[in-house]
Amino acid sequence: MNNSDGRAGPRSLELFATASRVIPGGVNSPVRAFSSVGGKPPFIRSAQGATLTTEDGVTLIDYVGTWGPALLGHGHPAVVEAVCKAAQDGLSFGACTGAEGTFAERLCMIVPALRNGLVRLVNSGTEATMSALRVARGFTGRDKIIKADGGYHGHADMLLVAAGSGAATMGIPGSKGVPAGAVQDTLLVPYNDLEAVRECLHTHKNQVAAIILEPVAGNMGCVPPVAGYLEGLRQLCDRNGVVLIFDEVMTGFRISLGGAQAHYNVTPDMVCLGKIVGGGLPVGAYGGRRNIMQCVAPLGPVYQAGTLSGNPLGVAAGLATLDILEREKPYPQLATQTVKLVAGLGALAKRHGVPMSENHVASMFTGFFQAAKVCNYADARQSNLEAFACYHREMLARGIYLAPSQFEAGFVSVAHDDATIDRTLAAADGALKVVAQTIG
Ligand code: KE4
Repeated sequence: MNNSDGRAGPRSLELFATASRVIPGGVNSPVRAFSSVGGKPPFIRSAQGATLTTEDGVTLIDYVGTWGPALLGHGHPAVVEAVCKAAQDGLSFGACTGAEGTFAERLCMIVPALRNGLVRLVNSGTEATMSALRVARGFTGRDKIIKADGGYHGHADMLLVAAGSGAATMGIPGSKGVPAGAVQDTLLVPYNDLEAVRECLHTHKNQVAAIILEPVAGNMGCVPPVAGYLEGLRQLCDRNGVVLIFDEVMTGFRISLGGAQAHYNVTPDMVCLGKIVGGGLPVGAYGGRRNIMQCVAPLGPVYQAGTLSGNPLGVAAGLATLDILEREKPYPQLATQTVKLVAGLGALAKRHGVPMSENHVASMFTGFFQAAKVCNYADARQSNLEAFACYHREMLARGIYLAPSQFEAGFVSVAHDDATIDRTLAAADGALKVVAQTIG
C-alpha cells in the first residue's frame, strides 16, 4: 500500500475483525460497513480540518464530514476548547443549566421556524423527527403523516417505510421488526411532486397531521427542490391544516446559517435539527410555532423526554459552533469551493466518457453515475451503482474518503482549501479513468 492508499490496512482489518465479533456487522451504524461499495472500512484514529487519519497511518481527504456535522472541519480548536472547558465543570447533571436557555435563545434567533417559537433539545436527529411528528399528531388530533419516497428522517418505526408502486402509496414496513400497524398511517409521495401531495391530501382529507420533508434531499443523494415545490407545500399545508415539518438535520446551518428554510425563504411550522447543531457531539433539536410546541410536556399532553437532553458538553459544542458561524459567515467560501469541486468532477467525467449528473446546493453535493438529471429517488436509483462502487474504491485508494453509498450527499467544509480540492480532482482523474475502463 502506498502512503495515501486509504483502503483498510492490516491494523484496520484487525480492528474490524474484533469489532465484528461483538458489534453487529462490526459497525454502530449500517452505512459504515461499506456493504454497497465492497471492501472493509478503514478505521479512523483521528481527524483534523479536512482530513482523517486511519489506524494504518494514512491521511485521507474527507468528504463525509461525520455525515454533515464537520462543517467547520474536524476538531475546530474553539469547539474543542469549549467542550474541554465545559467538561471541567462536570459531564451531565440531568437538571436545568443556564447554557441550555442561552443555546435555545440563539436557535430561536437564527432559525426562521423557531422565531417567537419554542425549541426542545434532544440527542439525535431521529429523536428530533420522531418527537416532532408526535407533537404534530397531538396538536392536530390527526394520525396520518406524509413523507417523500427516498427521504430519510432517522429510524423511528413510523418512518421506516418502503415505497410501494403508484404515486401516493400506503407505507409498507421498510425493515423487519416494524409492525404493519406502525406504518399504516405513513403515506409516501415522490419528492418534488406537488400534484402527488395535493392528491394525497384530497384522498385523506382532514386525516393528515404533518408532511415531513428534507427541504434539500440528502438521503437519496443531494437532490434540490424544484422551483415552487417548497412554496407549494407551504400553501397546501395552510389550506389543509397540515403541519409542515422541515427535517433540517442535514441542511440546518449547512445550506445557510438559517438553513434551507432561510435560503429558499419558505418557513415551515416545525423544524428538526441535528448534526451541525451539536458541533459533532450528540445533539438534536425540534421546535416551531409556539401554539404547536405548547402541546409538549410539561406544558401540554404530548410526552417526550431524554436523560442527556441539553447535555452541557453538547450545548457547549453547539454554542461554540454557532459563535463561529455567526462571526465568520463562511457560506460564500463554502459555495465557491463546492462549485470548484463539482465543476472539476463534471469536466473530468466528461473527459473520460463517464456519464455523471451532478447536483449541489451550498456545500452539499452528489455525482450520480448516470447522464440524466436526478430530481427524485426513482431517478437516483437509475444510477450505475457498480460504477459508483468502482469510483469509491479508486478514490479511497488515492486518499479520498467519500460516503460509501451513491445515495448519500458529500460535504465540503471550511477546511477544504484550494490545495485540497486540487488534490481531490487529481485523484478523480485517475479514478474516473479506471471507471471508464470498467464500464466499457
Ligand atoms: P441521527 O438519528 O442519525 O442523528 O439523524 C437521523 C437523520 C434525520 N434526518 C436526516 C435528514 C438525516 O440525514 C439523518 C441521518 N443521516 C444519516 C446519513 N445520511 C446519518 C448516517 C448514519 O445513519 O450512519
